[in-house]
Amino acid sequence: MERTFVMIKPDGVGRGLAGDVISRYEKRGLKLVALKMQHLTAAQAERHYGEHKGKSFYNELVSFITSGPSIQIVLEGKDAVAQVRKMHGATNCLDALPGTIRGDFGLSNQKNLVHASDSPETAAREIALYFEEDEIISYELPIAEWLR
Ligand code: FUP
Repeated sequence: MERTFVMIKPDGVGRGLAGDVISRYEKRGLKLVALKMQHLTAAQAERHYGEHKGKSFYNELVSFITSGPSIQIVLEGKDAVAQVRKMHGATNCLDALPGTIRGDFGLSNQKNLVHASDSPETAAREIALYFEEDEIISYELPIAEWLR
């Protein structure tokens, strides 16, 4: 099964939306296989957002993502990378359709509640930034039969 990396950003945690967000993944049939809460350091944020270094919004992005605790999650499921991106909606919450996490809960471009990997290769890189392989749990959901 495909894996993707998700982060509930400090605004999602700070607004008390973490449970709602995690619940959506579970209800969709995605399997939680790793989860932790961390207050990211600047060094972690810079590793995560290295591709944006030099852009106008980079410094604000690093300061936002390190402004409070965030939740790091690995999800597993069929086509997980693309499906979670769809569930999150457009990067700018103002463009995100109702029914998506950003379209239902957000109004901001930068404070957009959640992050998700944009390809399986990115997912592998991002998972390795936050988790050791032995922190990712292998188990069967009793409902797996209905999600094939
Ligand atoms: P996404 O792939 O949806 O996480 O979005 P990007 O990698 O393009 O951007 C990463 C983060 O930078 C976004 F979550 C929000 C922030 N951002 C801005 O603040 N301003 C911009 O113009 C673009 C992105």
